[in-house]
Amino acid sequence: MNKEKKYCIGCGVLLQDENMMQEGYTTSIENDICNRCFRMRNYGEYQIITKSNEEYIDILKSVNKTNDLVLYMVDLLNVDKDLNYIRQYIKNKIILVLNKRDVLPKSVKDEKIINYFKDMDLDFQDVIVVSPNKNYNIDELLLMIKKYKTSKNVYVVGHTNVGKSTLINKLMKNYSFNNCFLTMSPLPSTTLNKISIKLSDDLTLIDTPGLVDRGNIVNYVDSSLLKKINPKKEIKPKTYQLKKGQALVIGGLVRIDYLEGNKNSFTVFMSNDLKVERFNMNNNEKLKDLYPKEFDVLFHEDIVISGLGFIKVVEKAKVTVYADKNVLIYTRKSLI
Ligand SMILES: Nc1nc2c(ncn2[C@@H]2O[C@H](COP(=O)(O)OP(=O)(O)OP(=O)(O)O)[C@@H](O)[C@H]2O)c(=O)[nH]1
Ligand SMILES: [Mg+2]
Repeated sequence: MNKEKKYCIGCGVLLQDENMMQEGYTTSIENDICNRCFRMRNYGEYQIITKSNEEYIDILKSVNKTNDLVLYMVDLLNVDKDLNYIRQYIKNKIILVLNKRDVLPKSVKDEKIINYFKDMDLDFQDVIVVSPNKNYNIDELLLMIKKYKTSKNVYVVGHTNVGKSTLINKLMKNYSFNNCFLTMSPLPSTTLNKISIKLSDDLTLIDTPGLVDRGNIVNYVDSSLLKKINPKKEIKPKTYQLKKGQALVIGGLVRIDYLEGNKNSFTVFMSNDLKVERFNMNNNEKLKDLYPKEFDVLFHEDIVISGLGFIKVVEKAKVTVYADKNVLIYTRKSLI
């Protein structure tokens, strides 16, 4: 008899009860979720799956074949170097959704954040800051969706771990009687396939797996460190007045040597759980075995360490940043 195809309601993978070692395994095809989702939800046991980005790009291309509105989601602590890259794949209308507002200091005004992105010359319809975890601006987002949507379907896209599934779960919880069981986790590549969720007769949200961000530090640290790296609470920025010749080591993961410049202020916007140490750079060899990259930081720029956060530097500075070789590090105009 031909078995009917059934997909996991947590991650979208095709369910199968034949091979325990393969994706989508469940003890009985009667179940609605795969074993991996079951273990993540019930025991917090996370299993890393690395997806190829080709599959993700195929999904984006399929979005491009539609006329549907797209929510392009970005983690505010981990903003991509080039947000317009998404335009290579999709021409749809896009709302830029800046997520995890709750981790940036409350003292910073939303307007300031929004204007920062509006000044970037981005090819998007609109920009909004949200936090589904704190139920922040979710009503406003729904209004924006209604304003711009071009059909019943709205796609949610963005890198892994930015909070796409969390947002859809929250929208469903707030505005729908239909159930929604998307799996969420602190690890990348939780969602594995497109999943359509009907919010109402005229709005269906479509969750997608995220593009794997190879430059993100989460790919190069022990999974026990992930909780420390991902801030749960509002960040308390830590400011250090540095003279040239001084260095900072953050969370045992990154080292910054201040090579040249005047007395300067370095403010670390990263998880409060990461310890910051300051010392004379010539008296301490800590993390010097990591890969060094030199940067000329301009007046009022951030040094972004992908996946970790950023360091706001006030004056011009020449620095060497030591980190895992694969981690993307870049400078940009100060966000805050
Ligand atoms: N601080 C904070 N964390 C959030 C927020 N929304 C989501 N997260 C966290 O971000 C992590 C990833 O959430 P997911 O919803 O699984 O992210 P995703 O984009 O669906 O990830 P993939 O399915 O892997 O592409 C989880 O640890 C969430 O708790 C938020 O508003 N604030
Ligand atoms: Mg997801």
